Amino acid sequence: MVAIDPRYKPSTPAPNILRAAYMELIVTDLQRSRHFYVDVLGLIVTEENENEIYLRTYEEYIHHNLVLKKGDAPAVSAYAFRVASQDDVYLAEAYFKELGCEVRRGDFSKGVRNAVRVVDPFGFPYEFFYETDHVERKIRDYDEMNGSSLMRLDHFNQIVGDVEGAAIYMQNLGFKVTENIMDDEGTTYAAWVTRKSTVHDTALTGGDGPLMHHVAFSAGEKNNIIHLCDRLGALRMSDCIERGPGRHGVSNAFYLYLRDPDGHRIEIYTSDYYTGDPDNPTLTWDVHDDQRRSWWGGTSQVVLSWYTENSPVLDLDGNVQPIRPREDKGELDVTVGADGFIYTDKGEHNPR
Ligand code: 4SX
Ligand code: FE2
Ligand code: CA
Repeated sequence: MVAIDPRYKPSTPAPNILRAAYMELIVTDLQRSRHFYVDVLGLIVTEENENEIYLRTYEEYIHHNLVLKKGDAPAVSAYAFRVASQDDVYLAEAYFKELGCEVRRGDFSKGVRNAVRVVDPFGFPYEFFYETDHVERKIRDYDEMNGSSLMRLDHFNQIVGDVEGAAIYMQNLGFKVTENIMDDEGTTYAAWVTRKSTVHDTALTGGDGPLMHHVAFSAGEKNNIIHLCDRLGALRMSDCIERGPGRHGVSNAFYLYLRDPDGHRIEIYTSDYYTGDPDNPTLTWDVHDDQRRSWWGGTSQVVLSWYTENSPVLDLDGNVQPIRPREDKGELDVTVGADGFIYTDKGEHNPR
């Protein structure tokens, strides 16, 4: 593999990235995944054939927010970002070429044209696109919603060995760091970076990578997430709930993590906050603050699988990316067990 310096700032201007727009997941049994995403989670089918299903949320007007593709082993083949114009797609192409990354232009999915796919400096298959079919925005079709329906794609989360380097690379690309988790020695354990005016379009989580941690969809409000838990219970599917429901420390959002039939992690997320001003402050959490990932503690604490089980990502030929080990300490090295099993901070957050 060619070593690429992720901290290098290309002289090519960064493309104007609007938002995280869709993820492409490889699933092993398309009909089993269709049941999970369409019948249970209530995503809308834009288009489908025997090999692929294109899904979207109720607020969306572009062709899709999730592609399920049939394959031999679970993996992720694209993290796709929408850019502001077709010229920005060409800027992305030049920008990643200058970084030394592999770059391809083409039509990679239905409903999206003239896109660019790259293998980014951390090994992730990133796509940048502008041209896409407009489809019906079903935001007012309450008669078709199920009480826990998903409104938007909110963000991605990716595992990288070098969070600091990845945050610099993403800032060069025009992202702002809204929150991060650090220690007194300056190690960064995770960082949340954004282009749209919320807490993140993607999160950089420290660990052996590249791996996909999760893709998050927004619900309208927290009652929709609680209803989804009730629904999963009634469907006798409670074992697909991995973590939550709860309140994040980082982002202040209300959340639930599910595992799909292939083990891909899906987050349902709602009610984070506005970050759109240029001087929006970065909030740094101490890695020893046990409320950073679970504001309530108790039964919403992080479970070990949430840190250790992730999905492989593919290169542009469909091969699994090799894993590069994390060099810095990880959160599991400095906290006990997973999280919240013990309070490890210096007392400032925990008067008892
Ligand atoms: O676990 S954290 O509370 O740090 C967290 C995880 C915050 C926001 C997220 O979207 C997330 O996945
Ligand atoms: Fe998330
Ligand atoms: Ca404490």
